[in-house]
Amino acid sequence: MLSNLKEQPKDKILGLMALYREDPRPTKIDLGVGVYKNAEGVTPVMRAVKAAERKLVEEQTSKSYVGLAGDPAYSEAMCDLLLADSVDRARLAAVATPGGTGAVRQAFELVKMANPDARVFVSDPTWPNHVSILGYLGIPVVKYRYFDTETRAVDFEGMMEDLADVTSNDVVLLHGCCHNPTGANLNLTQWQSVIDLINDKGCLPMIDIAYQGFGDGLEEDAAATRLVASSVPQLLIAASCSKNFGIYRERTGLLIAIGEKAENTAVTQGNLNHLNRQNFSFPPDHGARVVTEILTDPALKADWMAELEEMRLGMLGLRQQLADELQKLSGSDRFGFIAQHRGMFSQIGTTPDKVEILRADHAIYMVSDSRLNIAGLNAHSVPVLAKAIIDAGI
Ligand code: PLP
Ligand code: TYF
Repeated sequence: MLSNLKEQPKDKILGLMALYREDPRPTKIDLGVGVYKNAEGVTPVMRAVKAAERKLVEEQTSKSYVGLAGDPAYSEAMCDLLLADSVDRARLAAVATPGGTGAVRQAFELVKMANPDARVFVSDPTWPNHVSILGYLGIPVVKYRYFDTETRAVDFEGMMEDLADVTSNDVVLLHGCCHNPTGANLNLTQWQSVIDLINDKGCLPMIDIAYQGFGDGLEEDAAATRLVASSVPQLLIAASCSKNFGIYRERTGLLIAIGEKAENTAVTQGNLNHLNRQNFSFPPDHGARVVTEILTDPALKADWMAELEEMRLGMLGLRQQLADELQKLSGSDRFGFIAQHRGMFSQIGTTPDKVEILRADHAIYMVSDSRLNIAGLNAHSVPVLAKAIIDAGI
């Protein structure tokens, strides 16, 4: 039977990781997969995470099962971080999931259970896993214009034109902050227009937020999610702790479903628990417990916030340095968008063959759609990248 299996399409981002590993050139630069790296190229275990893990080793008395939804204290701490007081918690159901990807997957499954006819509108481009998971679940995908490849900013007019086709049967998927892969984001006025459209159409909004604290700050990056939560009757949120806590491999995420009326919350919660049970029973606990320890201990939280802020400012500094360097070499402002983008990524807007020239001739690895991971740079590699970009005729 297994011989019937067909080869599956590879993930181009993960494929790039393997190519990079095999490249013997000592000058190689990895701007591929979205993992934070410090100036030494290391993805560190954050100080507060180490401290929380030490505490768990000393104080945890059992590793017995927790519950289908995970530890309620984790959901509560994460909802405080994401939503603050933007929404009545009685309307909110939540489950811990294996990473943000687990939350995305189960949000889509919940949509399918609630409405088998639903289509999901996704930005063009979006994180490739959105499209592949929707395809796997057989949910129709509709792309809306998002990125203006000329200005490398949001094509807001195009986006709103395309979203005009949304019906009350549909879901609109939005990135809460730090859009992956483009780095271009809506401002709060534009978010308000999207909210008005959502309320006008009666569709279900869904927010994927995987980079809170990587853009303009922890509070600032949550502002759009909070604005939506306070303005719409129903909302799904898929959150990831992989990046902002640096706990990628612990698989720590949260799926939140906000309903119109508190009296429906128990049924929604039951459906979320049911989905966890069908897929894996109990969600991973270690990462979630580390996050809860950090968010509920003022000293640990302050240290986590300080380290996250250092990371964020480091990435912003690299953006500015790269934009300045490119301005110097090109004699134009056409790369100014790099300093305007937020988060780990910028899509610089060139062709796959130019990206391939960067890899083949300069050992610089970025995703073929010309997405680069800013955190893969340091003060020394920025001028190298800038020169390679100009030499490649980008
Ligand atoms: N959503 C987006 C847009 C992402 O970029 C990521 C990537 O890390 C995720 C969700 C989920 O990540 P993870 O499953 O590692 O928590
Ligand atoms: O976009 C990225 O690089 C991150 C990491 O299948 C990632 O979100 C990449 C591919 C993938 C899962 C995570």
